Amino acid sequence: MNQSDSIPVTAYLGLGSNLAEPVTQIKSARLAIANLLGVREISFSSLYQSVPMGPQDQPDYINAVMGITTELAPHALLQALQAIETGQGRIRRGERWGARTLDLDILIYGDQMLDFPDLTVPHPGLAERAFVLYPLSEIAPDIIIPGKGAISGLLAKCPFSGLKRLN
Ligand code: A4P
Ligand code: MG
Repeated sequence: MNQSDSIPVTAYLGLGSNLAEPVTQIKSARLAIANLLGVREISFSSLYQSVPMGPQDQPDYINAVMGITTELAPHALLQALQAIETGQGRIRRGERWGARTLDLDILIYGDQMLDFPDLTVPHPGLAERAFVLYPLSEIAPDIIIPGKGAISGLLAKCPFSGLKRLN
C-alpha cells in the first residue's frame, strides 16, 4: 500500500523541552512536525511551564500537546519525530528523565494500543502527568484514551500542580 492509499489517523503528540530556549525549541518542533510528509496539524495547545518530573536538578520544562492527522504508520512517525529531536540538538546521555532540548512523545495514535519494545501507545505515563493531561484536554476535551478511559476521569485524579499556563 502506498502512502496515498492510507486513511489518515488522528494522533496526539507531547512536546517537552528544558534546555536551550525551550519556548523556541517547542515552536521550531511544531513547524518541523507540521512540515513532515504525511502529517497535518489540526490543533496545538497553549504552552505550559512545568516543574521537572524525575531528577530535580534541572530547569523547569515547557510542555505542549499537538493534534495531527497522519498517514504515517506508528513506527514511521516515531522515526520522524526522533529525527526532529536529533536535528534540534537532542543528545541522549542515558540518564532517564534528564534535561533535554527536545522530547517528542506519541501520546495517542487513533484508537490503537501498541506494545513494542521501542513503542508503547498510549504513552505509559500519560494518565498521571499533569503536563500532558491539561494541554491535551484543551484541544481534545472529550477524548477517550484507549485503555484508560475519558480524559475527564483522569483529570479529576490529577491535580493542576507544578503547572503554569503561559499566554
Ligand atoms: N518510546 C516508547 N514509547 C514511546 C512513545 N509513545 N513515544 C521509546 C515516544 N517514544 C516512545 O525515550 C526512550 C525511548 O522510548 C525511545 O527510544 C522510544 O523508542 P527517550 O525520549 O529517548 O528518553 P526519555 O524521554 O528520557 O525516556 P522516557 O521514559 O520516554 O521519558 P518520558 O516519559 O518521555 O519523560 N518533566 C516535565 N515537567 N516535563 C516533561 O516533559 N519529560 C520527561 C521525559 C521527564 N520529566 C519531565 C518531562
Ligand atoms: Mg521521550
